[in-house]
Amino acid sequence: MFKSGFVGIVGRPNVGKSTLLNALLGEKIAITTHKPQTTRNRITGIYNRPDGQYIFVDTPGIHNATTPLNRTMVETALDTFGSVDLTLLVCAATEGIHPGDRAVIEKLKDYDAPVFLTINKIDGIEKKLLLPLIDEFRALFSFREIIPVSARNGDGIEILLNEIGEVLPEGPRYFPDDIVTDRTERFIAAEMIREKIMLLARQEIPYVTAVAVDVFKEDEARHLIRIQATVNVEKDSQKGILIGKKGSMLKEIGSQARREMEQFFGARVFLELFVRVRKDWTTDERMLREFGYKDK
Ligand SMILES: Nc1nc2c(ncn2[C@@H]2O[C@H](COP(=O)(O)OP(=O)(O)OP(=O)(O)O)[C@@H](O)[C@H]2O)c(=O)[nH]1
Ligand SMILES: [Mg+2]
Repeated sequence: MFKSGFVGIVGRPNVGKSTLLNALLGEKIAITTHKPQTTRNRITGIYNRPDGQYIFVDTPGIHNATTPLNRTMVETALDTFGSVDLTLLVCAATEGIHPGDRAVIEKLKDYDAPVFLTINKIDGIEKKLLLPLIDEFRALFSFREIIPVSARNGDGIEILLNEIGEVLPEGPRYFPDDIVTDRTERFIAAEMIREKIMLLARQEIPYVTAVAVDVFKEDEARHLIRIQATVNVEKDSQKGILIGKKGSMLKEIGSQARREMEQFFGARVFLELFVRVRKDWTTDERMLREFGYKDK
């Protein structure tokens, strides 16, 4: 019997949803950082095994959003609730039950799909704290399963995959078995740049940059990919911070992103970054759409 279906990965920001997606796939396709609100889009990751195809959908962290960019992110996450066969609610053992977890649980009550509570980051707590935490969560919602994992070191991932197989319906192979995501190489390259910006740049920069890959050209004979990307910020002052003294910040972002791209694409990469001011893009509906954050 072939099992297949869509599995939403949801939860508040920073609990390790994207790290979990990568762990489930055994490959890094989603960016992850220690800062909340790293993921801004729905990212589909396709997991194949002889007896099934599980389609994971990573989502932005659900939070009390006040700005237009953040509101579209939360909408993107909430939109998956009604369109999946199974939901993995991810929480972080290291932080116990957080008010943000309770808020997501309340929203899940409006939907019928079964929910697995995936208690992540168990590498970060004392073992004896796990059972009481499970009991506390169990009192909040009738989870189909409660599965402790560490997305960082892989503990529990195999168990989680097997339990998913138990719950998903019999179904077709939705995607060819040689693709790992529905996202384009351009998207992944742009995200790699954004990850390095989030990790390296200071102040508000991580939250006001959008990256667009303008050129992605493969020179197969020379095993070389030429990539040109624009990093958009909201104000002139932010452009200065992002570029850094004598260009040092942008250069470091570029070289770290390039190294990661070379590994991922298995080719040499020639990367050029440009910085552009798009005034107040995070609050402009049209620009949110243009940068791929809003589809409605
Ligand atoms: N100790 C520990 N840290 C983890 C684990 N999984 C993820 N993290 C860390 O938690 C932080 C957030 O991880 P992400 O995967 O980006 O979290 P997210 O839920 O996707 O966050 P948003 O996209 O912002 O909603 C990163 O610093 C990860 O390295 C884990 O199993 N153990
Ligand atoms: Mg994420």
